[in-house]
Amino acid sequence: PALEADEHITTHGSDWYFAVTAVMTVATFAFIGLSLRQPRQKRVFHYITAAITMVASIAYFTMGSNLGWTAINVEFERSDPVVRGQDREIFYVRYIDWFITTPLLLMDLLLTAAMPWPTILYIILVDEVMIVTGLVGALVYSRYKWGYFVFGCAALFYIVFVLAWEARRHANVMGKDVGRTFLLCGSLTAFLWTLYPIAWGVCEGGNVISPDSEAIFYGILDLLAKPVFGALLIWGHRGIDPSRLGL
Ligand code: RET
Repeated sequence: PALEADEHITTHGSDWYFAVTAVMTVATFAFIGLSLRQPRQKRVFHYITAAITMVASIAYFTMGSNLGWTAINVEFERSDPVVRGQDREIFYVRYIDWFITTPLLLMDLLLTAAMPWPTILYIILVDEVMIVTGLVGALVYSRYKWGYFVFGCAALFYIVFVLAWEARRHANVMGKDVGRTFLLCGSLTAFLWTLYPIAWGVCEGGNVISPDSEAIFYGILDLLAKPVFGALLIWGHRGIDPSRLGL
């Protein structure tokens, strides 16, 4: 039993994971429902945002069902033989979710700012580097995991820089309402996204907090970064015709 407990395999996380699943599902239907009140050519942000919460609801359903994880030895370097044997429950399904949804979140923002397509593609590529380095780092046994973490942080730094400078200024040129919507949703994103590496550092990276606490930490971040962000973005677009943004 001691060893099983050491694996931190959660028995109480499911209710919370299913609660987040429910919120993501309701948000998906709400965003689709709101889209129906618009003509098709004005639905692009509804569709992108609904896709984000839809993917998240499937990922959360997976974690609520106690699937999508693998046991990883996170204390490989410890000299204490008891601690050295410790595995941690690592939810790789988070990274499958993020690999799909973080580019969509960036598209929501960068299309709002009417950034050129080559720039959008480039930022998405940097974003994919960030997610994949985070996944590889989470699965690696040794302290080399922190090398991957540093690469991921560098990628995030560049993304935040583009959001805070280039895209913000571009959005302001597109009009006052566009600038205001971008400032709100872009600031929320820049702030929330920098908390993800902190969560990773104390969960997958350093094994400082338990997987049950991890569920709460990432869960609150995901609720703010997806449904709350999405609602604010769609609200911000209420008076903006996508054709003004070249869409
Ligand atoms: C990792 C670890 C490697 C370093 C960095 C990370 C950043 C992850 C981010 C994730 C954002 C996820 C979102 C999900 C949507 O709900 C991969 C944790 C920098 C920024 C917004």
